[in-house]
Amino acid sequence: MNIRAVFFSVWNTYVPLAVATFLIVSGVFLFAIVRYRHRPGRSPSAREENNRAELVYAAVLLGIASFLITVSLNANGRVDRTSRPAAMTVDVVGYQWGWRFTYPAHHVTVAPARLGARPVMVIPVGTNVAFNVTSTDVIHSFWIPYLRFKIDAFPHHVNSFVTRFTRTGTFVGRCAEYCGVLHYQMDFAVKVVSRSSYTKWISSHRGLHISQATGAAI
Ligand SMILES: [Cu+2]
Repeated sequence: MNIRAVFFSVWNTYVPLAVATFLIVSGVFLFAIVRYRHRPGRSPSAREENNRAELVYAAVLLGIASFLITVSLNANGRVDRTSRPAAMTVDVVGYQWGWRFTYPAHHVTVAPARLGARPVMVIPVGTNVAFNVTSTDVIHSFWIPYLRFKIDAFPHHVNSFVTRFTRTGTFVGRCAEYCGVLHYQMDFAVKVVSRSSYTKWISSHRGLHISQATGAAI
């Protein structure tokens, strides 16, 4: 399942509605300011409410909100249903302040050697990868902006999702939940490589704890 494509379509649904709402509200606002501005001999309206108009816009708002909730839940459901089974697993652990990535099948762990170093998660292209995300302390959020996707990392709980990267490249990852003063030091990188490069990389690092001092340049 291409998470990026699914959530891009959600984004494409939200944005026109947001733009239309902004234009309608500003338009009505400007119209009221210009049309009903103070003029000599004009007194303010004494009307306090207009139940019919208020009911209509409450109903419209409810309609739009229900539509957007349905679209979002559908996208989540589609991603959850169709992306399994995964060909490989990465265990993701967030902590104050960094991320640790473990490839359980190969006993490989990638972690930053020091605060602010950017650990690089290596992923094969076109492969369904299951991510099991958790935290050792407070709530973090595992965010890969390129995927238009993030998922919370809770202590004592594992959140899972499966996705596939459809092209090679290096993508930035961040923590998207404020988790303390050095929250901004939690960047990581996802390096998507060909399947053969991945196989070479993982087999040459089998059983290793890779402590990264620098990380990939993005
Ligand atoms: Cu965090």
